[in-house]
Amino acid sequence: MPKALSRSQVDGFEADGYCFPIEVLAPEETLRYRHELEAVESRSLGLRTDLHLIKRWAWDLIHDPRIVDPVEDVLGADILCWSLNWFIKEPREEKFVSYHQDATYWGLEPHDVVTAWLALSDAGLDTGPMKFIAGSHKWRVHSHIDTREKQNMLTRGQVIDVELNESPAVSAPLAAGEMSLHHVRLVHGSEPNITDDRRIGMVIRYMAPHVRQTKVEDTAVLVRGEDTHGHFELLPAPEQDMGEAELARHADALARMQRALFSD
Ligand SMILES: O=C(O)CCC(=O)C(=O)O
Repeated sequence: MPKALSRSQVDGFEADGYCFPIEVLAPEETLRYRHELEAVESRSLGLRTDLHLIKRWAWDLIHDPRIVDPVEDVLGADILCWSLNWFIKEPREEKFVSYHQDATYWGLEPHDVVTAWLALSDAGLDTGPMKFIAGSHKWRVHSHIDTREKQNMLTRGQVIDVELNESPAVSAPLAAGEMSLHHVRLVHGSEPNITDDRRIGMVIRYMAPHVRQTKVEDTAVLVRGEDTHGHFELLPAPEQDMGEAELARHADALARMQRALFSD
């Protein structure tokens, strides 16, 4: 019996590799978290990744049962959080995301890894919501071409080296406060935001504890259940927002992630 999703949503995730929309936050909570993020942005550009290691509100959000219960329905009862990131498209910005599989460069295996993409602003059709190729999580991991294109939001501008014309994409618009889940091998991308508001996606990567990092000694957070595998160094909750020890752990976690993403 699933905890939060319906049986047909769980079956849909297994068949298609994604599930949306899932209601998570009430409007006032969505606004509060948006303000928290924007307060961080106004003070320290570049500190958005893995905010849960240095900000208690972000730690609480990655543990929120309204997010973690649906994740448990597709991943199982023991859950680690590998990272927290943001895909933010500014109003009328040309930035886009090319079609790719997340599994390509992360080094995480096996692929029991799921992204919760939480909208902290409206992510309707004009904002360039994610587009999914249904069922592509059952494909192998394909090679990608690094385009390094300026407007591409991916680290290398990578695009999957596969002809996708025969596989229609499904747009995944979300209202503010809703989220989608997608599998780490699912092919997905997105178009530019042509609205006058920011499109803010909070992107939380969850995985089962038997997953290994094949590239570096990596860190994670135990979100639920237990980790009997010990493949990741488990990091504690921030006791103090932006404290010295917290910032040091954060810098170390980011450095490891950079090494994982850029080592081939
Ligand atoms: O937000 C987007 O447009 C893309 C997000 C993405 O690629 C991801 O979460 O893996």
